[in-house]
Amino acid sequence: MRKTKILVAFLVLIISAQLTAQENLLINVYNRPVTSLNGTWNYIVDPYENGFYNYRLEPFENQENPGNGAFFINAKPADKSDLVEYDFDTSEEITVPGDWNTQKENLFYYEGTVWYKKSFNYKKTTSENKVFVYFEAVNYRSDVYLNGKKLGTHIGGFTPFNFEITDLLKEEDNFLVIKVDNKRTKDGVPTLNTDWWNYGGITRDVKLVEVSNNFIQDYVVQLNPENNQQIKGFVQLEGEDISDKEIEIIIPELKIKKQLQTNENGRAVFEIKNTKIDYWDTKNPNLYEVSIKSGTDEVKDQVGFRSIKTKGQEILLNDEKIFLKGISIHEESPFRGGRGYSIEDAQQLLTWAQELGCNYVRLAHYPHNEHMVRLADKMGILVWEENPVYWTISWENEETYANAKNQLTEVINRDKNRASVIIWSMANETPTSDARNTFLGNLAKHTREIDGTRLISAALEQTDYNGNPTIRTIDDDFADVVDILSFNQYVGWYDGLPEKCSKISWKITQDKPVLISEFGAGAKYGNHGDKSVRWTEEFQADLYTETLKMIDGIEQLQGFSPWVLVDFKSPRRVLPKIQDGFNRKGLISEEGEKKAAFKILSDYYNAKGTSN
Ligand code: GCB
Repeated sequence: MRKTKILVAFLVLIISAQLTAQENLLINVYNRPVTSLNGTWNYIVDPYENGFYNYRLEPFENQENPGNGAFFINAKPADKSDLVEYDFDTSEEITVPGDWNTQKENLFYYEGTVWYKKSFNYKKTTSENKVFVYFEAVNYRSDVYLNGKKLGTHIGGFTPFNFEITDLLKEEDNFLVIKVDNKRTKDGVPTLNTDWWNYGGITRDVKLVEVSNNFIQDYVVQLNPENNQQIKGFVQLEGEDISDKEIEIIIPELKIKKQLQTNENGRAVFEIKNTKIDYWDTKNPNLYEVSIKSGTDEVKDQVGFRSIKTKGQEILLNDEKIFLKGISIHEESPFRGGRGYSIEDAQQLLTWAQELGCNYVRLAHYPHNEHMVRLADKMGILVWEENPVYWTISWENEETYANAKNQLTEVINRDKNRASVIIWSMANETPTSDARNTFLGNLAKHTREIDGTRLISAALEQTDYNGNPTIRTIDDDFADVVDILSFNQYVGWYDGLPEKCSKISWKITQDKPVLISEFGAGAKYGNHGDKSVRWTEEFQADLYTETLKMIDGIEQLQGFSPWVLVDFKSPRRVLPKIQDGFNRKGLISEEGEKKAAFKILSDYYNAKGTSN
């Protein structure tokens, strides 16, 4: 009995350790010198998780002597009679980064475990340095092992994580093994049901990061939201000897050279006063080179300084009213299909958004790769980032909450120095209930604690006003929590035909800016006909025309992001000859062809002018 109790306590500890944000998550690995582990890896498909459990279904990693069956051991027969029933080195190869679904025909619909292995040599620059292995994203659960030893587990498919490997690393013949499992689960984030493809695999870059013994682990450099002549933030060191250390922050263009001293926790908080700043905005996305030095460590970043606030029913960028001309985007590669990950993918998607006349994008429904926000910074495009709390997840489950909180924390950590990012979205189309309100309320509270400088929102749902179907309203307790009132609405598509838009009026009772997070209609590129024929470009274009007229009547409307920039893969969309596995609400087909509605929206945005 006692043993069981201890075991349960131990398991709870392990689970909560896995789910809490990693304290040592490195930020701005993007700009650090790294050794890439991208490229060719070997893989083994393991639907029965044969390499993880023994035949009694006990995890090998809990056994003192896991034996040759455990795949993370990367076993080789010791002699010619030895029994080993797998071999990474003669198994097939797969490219990292990249989902397995679009690389391997037989894995297109696969959801389960795949083991990845990469062998490498590594020589540290100096013996005192530390080395981390950094994953930009692996969908969905990863169990990571180096040279046969477990480094840890990460849950969540769209955010970075890292493990220190200094003590396990050898100069030659290291093997890194990852058990990647993309099975959907009811208690997961997201849950079983989504309207996008559950791409599995090591979907973003893998890097080795070498840092000095004491290193810059985290920092914020930003405009003081209370005073737009001040830059403020903090720098956090990590390592064995981090108290009372000198730190220097240099911003050459502003002639700033500021010396700081860390406290006993390795942290230095700072404020730089009376600075004449050329603010970042959508027409002038000015980024300053910032360099932070401590001992032998140095990180560089390109940082824009701007403020973002709401005032009554308006959104203010640098204290000026801005209308958000947006579009929603999924992270799919316009070139290869499948999960997007490269700078070229990001460049194409954001260039299309700019052609449309956008100054804003909604990155749905999960954190996209870092190229997207880095490029948005450079291009002057404002960004909504979203946590994958989608539809109906397990609101009452504490682990589900810890998981959602962790994923949100990881994306905030990664992107908190990006000027383009102005909104953290907690969730999409979640049904109201007390448990859901508590869940989202706690997420919002946590977000404000770790980043009080951005706006909070969530894509909510609309309902009839007092039972009157021609008047629509937002009746949701979470509307009181958000800074920006956002909702998805599909009048004219799921709800009547486009002509219905002219019969609907809106009664928004919250005194907040309104940002419509979705509207749209499906059309197959090249399918033409009368505007009353569903799936034609004309139908979709008409829906846009009618919707734009309807929402122009919402007095506090401060922007919108129609659904969606490009057609994307979804297993829910099975209509032959039309959908063929794609959600067709894109303004652009998966082949890059622009549909008629693209022009309706770009004309509308152009007519709004180039003013903020
Ligand atoms: C929605 C969801 C989005 C779907 C879209 C649709 O409301 O937020 O994920 O893809 O509708 O096409 O139905």
